[in-house]
Amino acid sequence: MIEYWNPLVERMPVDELEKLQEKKLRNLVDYVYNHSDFYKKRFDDAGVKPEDIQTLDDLKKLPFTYKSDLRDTYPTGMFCVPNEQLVRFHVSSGTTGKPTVVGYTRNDINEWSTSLARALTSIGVGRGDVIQVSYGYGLFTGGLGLHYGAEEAGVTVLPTSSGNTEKQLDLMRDLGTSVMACTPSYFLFMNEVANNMGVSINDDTKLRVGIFGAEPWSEEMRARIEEATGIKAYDVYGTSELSGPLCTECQYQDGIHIWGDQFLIEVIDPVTGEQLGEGERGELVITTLAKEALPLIRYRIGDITVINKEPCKCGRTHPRIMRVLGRADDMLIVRGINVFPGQVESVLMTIPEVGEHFMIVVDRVNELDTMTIQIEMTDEAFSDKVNDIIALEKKVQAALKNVLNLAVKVELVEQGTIPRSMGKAKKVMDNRKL
Ligand code: DLL
Repeated sequence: MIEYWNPLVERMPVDELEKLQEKKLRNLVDYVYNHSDFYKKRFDDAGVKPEDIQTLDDLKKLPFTYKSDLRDTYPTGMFCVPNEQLVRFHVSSGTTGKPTVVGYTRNDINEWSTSLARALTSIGVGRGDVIQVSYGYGLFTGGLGLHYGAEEAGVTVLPTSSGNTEKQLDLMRDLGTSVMACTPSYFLFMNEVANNMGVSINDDTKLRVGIFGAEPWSEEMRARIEEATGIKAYDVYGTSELSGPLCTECQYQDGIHIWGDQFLIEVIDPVTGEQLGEGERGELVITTLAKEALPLIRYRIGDITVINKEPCKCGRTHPRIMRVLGRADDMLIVRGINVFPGQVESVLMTIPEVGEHFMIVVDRVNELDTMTIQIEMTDEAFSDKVNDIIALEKKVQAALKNVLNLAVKVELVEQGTIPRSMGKAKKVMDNRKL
């Protein structure tokens, strides 16, 4: 039986949902124009007045907002409520430049928890489950986001945060964790540590569901994780600017349901800014319909994906986004060819001898870009015969060439050489000074 958190909303007929979105959009535009000097100026500069926005089709008249706007107005210059109405801040660690600050009213936290309560229900997680939240707690949104969402859904939360992996595994067994929430990279590491402790996640724990995201991962990686640990692995998506982790796939594992009463999604051509049609791959742009403290209008997240509006087998009518390839700026350009690290992962994970950990190293030698993929072999495939190693290197090289159309160097490295991650993994080392 398919369960819903709020069937009236989740199964709302599409025309009703669109009417609701239109109404919310009109209110939103009015709200930001009158509550934020930033938006008033942005709209005035673009020559748009709130009354110009009546239908969903008018959305494209609105100017975009960017991560740089959040940085330029650091810390709270884009907020639409005075600070005393905030109940929480989260801060994203800017790897370059200033961090970005997101503020939440009580209602923003409630909406965020509702998104996740719906998502958890859609993957069959609810009362009676124990969720181990091993996303980082603190300024990062992963830990507290899932924590509140799970409590809302009546799930028992084990707030381990990330790190201290052996203890995590002890608690998993002692307290009967049935759901694990962490990055896919951390789960791989956890499984490795479990194996070293002589613990089988499949046989010795009650774990049955994983909620993995915060970084790109591939269908092929999902297959490996499910096969190795016997759990169902679901994709969860969100960004700190939109609140944090928000939406997941449903039990059919066919795209992430984005709650249409809370968000409007578009996919655009990253260069021209033109809206693309359903099914076309481009940059995700999101407008928040229910946020009070920091609503975002046509926010250029930068993630590359495809929108799917087909009705889902689960009966939910809200649009889906298909696997997120990463941000446009995660894309490497090597000798003029575009490569997403996720594509490399997809290829590697189809080769049984290749383990789950890899690193892409890009260099520039004599004005020429080179790409080297460092990989670890699986235990079963491990060999000290030079011929076997050379054969595997060639096999991987050919598979990558076939998909990427790029000649790469493959380097087999010893088990444990590639750094393991307890949060978002770093899978690329770009040594070029671009
Ligand atoms: O990573 C929020 C989050 C926490 C999502 C826990 C899921 C689980 P940020 O640190 O702001 O927020 O990073 C957001 O991470 O724009 C994507 O590029 C990437 N990302 C997040 N989820 C996925 C996913 C959190 N499922 C950025 N697949 C986003 C691919 C993802 N990329």
